[in-house]
Amino acid sequence: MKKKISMIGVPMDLGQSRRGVDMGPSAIRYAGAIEKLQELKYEIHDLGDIPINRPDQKINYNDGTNLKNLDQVIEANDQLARMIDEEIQKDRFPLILGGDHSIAIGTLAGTSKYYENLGVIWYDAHGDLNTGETSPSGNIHGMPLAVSLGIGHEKLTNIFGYAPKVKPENIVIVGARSLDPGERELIREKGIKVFTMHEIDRNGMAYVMEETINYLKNKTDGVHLSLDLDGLDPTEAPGVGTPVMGGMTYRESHLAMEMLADSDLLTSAEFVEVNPILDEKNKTADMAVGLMGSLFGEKLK
Ligand code: NNH
Ligand code: MN
Ligand code: MN
Ligand code: MN
Repeated sequence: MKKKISMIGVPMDLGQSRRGVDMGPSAIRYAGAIEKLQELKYEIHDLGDIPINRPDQKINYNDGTNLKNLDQVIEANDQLARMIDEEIQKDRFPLILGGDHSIAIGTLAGTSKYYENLGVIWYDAHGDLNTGETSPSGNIHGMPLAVSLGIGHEKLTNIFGYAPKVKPENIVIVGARSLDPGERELIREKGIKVFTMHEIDRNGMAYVMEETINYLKNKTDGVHLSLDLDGLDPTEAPGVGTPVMGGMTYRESHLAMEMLADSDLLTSAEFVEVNPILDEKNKTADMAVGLMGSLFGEKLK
């Protein structure tokens, strides 16, 4: 892992309908993210939070679509992609703090430019593979992985001027347990690798991460971790907007992060969907920082 990290907060809540997730970056910083990484001897460049343009009304529909706050989501992601681009040019590891998961559109737009075959590990209860047509909600946070595959509204898929950002064979979804019908179809059609909770229960997290790492190791030239805190069980990470029972535990998730640290494959990461308003005493932000520690090699020090 690179020794210099660029931290970027994205106080975004416009990709879904519950307020509070815009405070995610503050909560994660408050939980000690910078201190934790400094303890592990990383040089942290905190770029602060991206300014998010708040619409006057709570929900805006642009372009005659059912996509909520489309223009605002595009604007924020465009900015994020540009910033990440600059940081990669300085040879730093981008670490993004969300914000709702729609920000992964910008993260992947900014990072993928540098990799012919960027691998993506999508640690999430959901697939985030919806389009405007298949989405049950119109929430763009349920679409970023599809968008990054070049599927969805053109203004989203073309953020940062190119598409697609990732190839289906370079994606692994870990922890899925809530997939909409259109997402299941896309997974089948594109042959996307998915480890649902079934595989984790049956074979254990060590097996699932070993398979994930082996699957990506030889065919990718960089790997991004997109960690949605709702991938964890809501009893342990309650501060999320769309909790789904039966999730990955604290211990399984730490093991997963440690195995990723050992693999030395990661080139960028993001922690998203922390909603301090729905949380219990910042437990979910604390969880994010704990996982960050393991991801950046705490056990090896
Ligand atoms: N699949 C649902 C939707 O598209 C829920 C998505 N919610 C998430 N995704 N938190 O990670 O609206
Ligand atoms: Mn998600
Ligand atoms: Mn690329
Ligand atoms: Mn999710």
